[in-house]
Amino acid sequence: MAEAAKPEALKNAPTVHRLRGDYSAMRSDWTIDQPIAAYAEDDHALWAQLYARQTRLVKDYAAPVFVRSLAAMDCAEAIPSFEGLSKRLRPCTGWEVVPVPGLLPDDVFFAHLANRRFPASWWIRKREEIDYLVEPDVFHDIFGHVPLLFDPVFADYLQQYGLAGPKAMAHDAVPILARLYWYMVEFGLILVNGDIKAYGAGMLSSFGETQFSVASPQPNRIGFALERVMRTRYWIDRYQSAYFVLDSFEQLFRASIDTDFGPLYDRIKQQEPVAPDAILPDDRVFNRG
Ligand code: HBI
Ligand code: FE
Repeated sequence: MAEAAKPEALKNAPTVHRLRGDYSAMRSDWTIDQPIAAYAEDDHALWAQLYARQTRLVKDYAAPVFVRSLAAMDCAEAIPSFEGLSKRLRPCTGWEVVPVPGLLPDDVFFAHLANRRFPASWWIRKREEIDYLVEPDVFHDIFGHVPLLFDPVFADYLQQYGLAGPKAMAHDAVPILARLYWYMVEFGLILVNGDIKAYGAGMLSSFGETQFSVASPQPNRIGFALERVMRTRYWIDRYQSAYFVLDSFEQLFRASIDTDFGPLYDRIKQQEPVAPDAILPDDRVFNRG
């Protein structure tokens, strides 16, 4: 692969590890054709195993919209064709799923989201890493992220996140915006009829963290507030110390379109970041861990 050129473009990607995808044969928007024929029988078997284990779990802990949409995706048996998923998704929210080699540079990732395209890794993890891997694989990206793209309000929110990217880059504030993605897209909780449920792709594609995030007494669970979330550091290699709880996806969408992010970035940059396990005086605390 083009070792010299492509990894340099990835210097801001959220990992220092060598990326495993093949970045040599892609289009200018970093998409590829999903190499369906390259999946081995055991790749599909591993998908089916992960899918079965995780589906049982999310029935109890995930937001109902996630569980419903997952059933509509109808992909329990084998790694699905992204084009087939897009055919179901497009009529609902206008989103589509596009195959990519793996992590993308920030600007490319933002541009896809801004155009309602979700970039998904095509390859699946190895059996040795069934419970933990650094880069997003097809199970994380499809099982974790795609169900929420069927929700019209969340779908609009994720596009807004992508549209916010260029301003964050201009303010040198991508790490601040990325906290919003981390806490609200990867690890978000939401109230459903007074109960806390999980909807984030990070926890819902993880066997251990699904239950931990919703039901363990250990982590803090704090009501969503945009600036609070964007000030707070996170862990990339262990369960979160704090999860933020939405009242509704409208709350997240409204906060992102009603806020002028420029002054917000300037203000946040002047302060020390908040520690992952901190509780602040203004927090609406659902659980103190
Ligand atoms: N690329 N494929 C992929 N998936 C991500 O979640 C991702 C990415 N590139 C950058 C990135 N996330 C984040 O750093 C941005 O949200 C800022
Ligand atoms: Fe993800």
